Amino acid sequence: MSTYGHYIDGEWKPVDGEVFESREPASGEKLGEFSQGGEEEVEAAVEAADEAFEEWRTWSRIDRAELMWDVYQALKDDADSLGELVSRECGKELSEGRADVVEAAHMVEWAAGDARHPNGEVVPSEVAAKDSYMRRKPRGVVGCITPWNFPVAIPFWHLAVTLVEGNTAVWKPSEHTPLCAHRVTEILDDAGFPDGVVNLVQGYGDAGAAVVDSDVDAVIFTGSAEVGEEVERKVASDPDKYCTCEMGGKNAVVVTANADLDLAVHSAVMSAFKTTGQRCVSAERVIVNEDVLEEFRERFVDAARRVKVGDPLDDDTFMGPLAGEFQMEKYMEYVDIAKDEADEVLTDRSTLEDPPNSEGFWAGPFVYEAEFDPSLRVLTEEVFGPHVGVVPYSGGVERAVEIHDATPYGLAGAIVSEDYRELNYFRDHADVGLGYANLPSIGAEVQLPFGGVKRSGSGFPYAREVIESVTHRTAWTVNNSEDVEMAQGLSAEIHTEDE
Ligand code: UN1
Repeated sequence: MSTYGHYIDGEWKPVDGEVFESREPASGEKLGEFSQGGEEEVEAAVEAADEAFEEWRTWSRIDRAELMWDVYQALKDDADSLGELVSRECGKELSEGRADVVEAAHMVEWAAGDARHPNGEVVPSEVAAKDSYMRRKPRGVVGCITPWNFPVAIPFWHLAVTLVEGNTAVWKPSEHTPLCAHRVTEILDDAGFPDGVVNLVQGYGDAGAAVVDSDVDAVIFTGSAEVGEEVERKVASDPDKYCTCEMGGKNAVVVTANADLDLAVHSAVMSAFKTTGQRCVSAERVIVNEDVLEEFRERFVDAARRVKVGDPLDDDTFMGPLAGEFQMEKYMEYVDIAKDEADEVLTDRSTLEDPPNSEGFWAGPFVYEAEFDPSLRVLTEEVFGPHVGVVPYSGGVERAVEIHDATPYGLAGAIVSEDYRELNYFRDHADVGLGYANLPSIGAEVQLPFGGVKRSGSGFPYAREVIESVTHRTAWTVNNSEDVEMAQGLSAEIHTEDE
């Protein structure tokens, strides 16, 4: 059995002390043992990153990006094998495991390509002799805390732009996907980043908390709202730190009376069940107009009963297992809550009759129907699993959007309608950071902003927007005259006592 250590200051550390293990959620097969880091390792990593920063920041962006191109090539070359590892370690079916790696490659491509693009602005001055610029400075050491559901892509949302912009990084990946994190770090190591530029500390939430509490200059967090809000609270009380958090959602697909029902069913199935409902953009509500309710419900429930839950490594699997016991417990808790709160359970595959493997964390779609009531936990709290409520509405799209917005979250949402006025109303009024028309609520590309409103987050840890998280804008003004002339008509004369 292989054991894996942290990567600090350009070195793989020997495994000693506490370890934790990673197992395949589909089979229980053990993938490895990993050093369990805490404050001490985080401190060493931050110190290494801090030291490395002074030199790394002096490299040109283009030279820094050259290393990223090697990472890009490695991700492309390894897409199949690394994708398969993603499928093994987090249970996503093969096309999803591979897409995770492809998304990572796209983010690296974006960051490396951006290095040759302008990254500041020339700004006019009231004073002809002045030249003003908006320039960017790296913040310093960036702490990156990433989740298990996109164990390769999300680390690169955090790391790619961060490193190209001249920051160094301390990365604490999820304890549920440490082997993917190890492989990603091997790729970074092979690319030849100077020692200390990127550091990996494996471990649990206490290691993540240690990153937030350490001397990092910025934190990027992707994960649950509970933890993200804690990160935000801590950082708010520390004026030296900056944070960007991307959290969950209680996303919905709206199906209006003018929907093409083929599209509606397809979008709802993809939104609710792809990735076993474990995307932060997955939909857990389908808000359906009463005029089409009966037909939609019949077709959607039929699909939910038939989608194939299977081994993530089988080509014809639609949904793999849940990611682990922690996910199973939460999903089952909300199955019980829904049984209590909903008007009707439409299909319940929470216990599979014939699971693909007796060891895994298997669950299929759970679909209920509930009249809209904003006090229902099941309609407002995030489950993060294949658990979805059909919520009927009557009236126009305005009512659908009212229901849509009645949650504390606002990440992703979709509307299915053939009426452009309805699409536009949803686009302009729904509380979302990512909106989709006649599509599922999942599947954003890296060149788009990614993030939400309300409890779903602060900041957009994606491509162009990460630049804001990891750089300071500075206003730099140069005087080209021998005289000092001020803007706003401010006098530059220095009056003296003896005038
Ligand atoms: C997530 O669910 O945590 O938009 C990220 C998507 C993917 C990213 C999902 N590109 O579905």
